[in-house]
Amino acid sequence: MCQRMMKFAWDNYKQYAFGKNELRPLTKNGHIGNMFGGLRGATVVDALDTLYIMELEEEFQEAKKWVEKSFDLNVNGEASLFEVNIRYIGGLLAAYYLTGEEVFRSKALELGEKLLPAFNTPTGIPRGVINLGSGMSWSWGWASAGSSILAEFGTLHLEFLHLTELSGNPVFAEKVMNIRKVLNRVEKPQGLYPNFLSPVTGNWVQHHVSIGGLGDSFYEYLIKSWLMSDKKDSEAKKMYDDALEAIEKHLVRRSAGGLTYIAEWRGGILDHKMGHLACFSGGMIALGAEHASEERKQHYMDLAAEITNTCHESYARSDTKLGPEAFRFDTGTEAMATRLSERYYILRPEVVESYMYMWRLTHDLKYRQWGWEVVKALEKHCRVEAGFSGIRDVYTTVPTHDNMQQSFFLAETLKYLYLLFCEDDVLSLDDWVFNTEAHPLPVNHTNFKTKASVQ
Ligand code: DMJ
Repeated sequence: MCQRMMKFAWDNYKQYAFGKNELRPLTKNGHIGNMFGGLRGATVVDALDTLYIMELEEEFQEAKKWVEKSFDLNVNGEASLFEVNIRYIGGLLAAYYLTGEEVFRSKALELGEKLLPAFNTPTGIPRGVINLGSGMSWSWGWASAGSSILAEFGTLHLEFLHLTELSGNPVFAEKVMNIRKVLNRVEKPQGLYPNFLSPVTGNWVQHHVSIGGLGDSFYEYLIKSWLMSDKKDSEAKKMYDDALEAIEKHLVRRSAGGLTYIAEWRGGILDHKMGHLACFSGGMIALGAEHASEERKQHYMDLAAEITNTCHESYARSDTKLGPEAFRFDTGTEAMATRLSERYYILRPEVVESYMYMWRLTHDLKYRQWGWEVVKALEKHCRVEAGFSGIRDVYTTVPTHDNMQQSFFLAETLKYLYLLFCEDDVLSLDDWVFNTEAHPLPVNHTNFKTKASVQ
């Protein structure tokens, strides 16, 4: 089923938007947007490994051919360092490791080089935006006082270590190890990591802490750095353990109705809200639980299950059985959006991502049942004539579509659903870590071989 959904999403993208960044499935055309600095084909690169894993051979060849013939890196425009890294570099690296095809390796390295000028700051903390042509970089206009964002500069580690491994050039690893050094040096309020840091002074700019947007994948990359190093990077593990302990103490709360959630923290005051993005944390905590101390193992597995259950409730309490962008636990509300502006669903993966990890780590059948509910809801409410679309309000069964098939729907949502229903040895968690866009990167058991070269 997930394979059929993937083929449908891909075929329509190919027919109406091939080479553009995303498909607009209602108007049947392509969308370019301004996140990728003039790069094109975000959906192609994001979809490569999913097509390959699902054995959609013909479609994978179409995508590969586009990368070989039409993927132009000589572009000039403002790109998000984070998005280019997680989608393009992550996608190319995974495609390389799965297939051994040189074109993916060389494009990943070429693109990686283009990101390096963003690190030319007094602290080495990169700025969020870079012109891929000129190398000029700056901070997001909306980020307070020229700051860099934790989830952005903290979500480079996995990919950059692989760039060094594949090129023999230490510069990529040096850049991300320096980020870690700055983070270790700066004082953490109550052991927490705020979301905004100055790339000039290396100090926090304001005290907003979140395991959802702006913070999320920083935490994910700590535990995954440790796993990817074959459990040798003990510094990353310690940072993860300490951060999780602080998060649990200061942010994790239980609602009157018994739902465990992770609130946001603004200078000590809690905002009792959980974003859809924060729902990846059930999977992350489960992944880490296995490797926690004996007395914490079960505790963290329980916490992961409770958070995943809360995220499932946010889906179950909507009319479409899809979850809102953010849900709250205040004024008598539990796990539902209270603001009109938070009722949308843009095909995000985080909830099924947690189902996939919880399934693999517990084999409790309810996670497959919950995943199946999502498949049915996607088919019913998001499938349109020419692809899949996000919806503007999950609380009405005659939803309005947003006319966008996000590239992460093919990279993540459909991949995690597929993995939820197949055997554990398909991309085994012992051998692969998924980057934050669900692109699998190999664990460094001895050194990073491609799957193709091992066979
Ligand atoms: C994806 O691009 C990644 O999962 C990222 O870490 C967060 N946002 C989207 C999907 O929601």
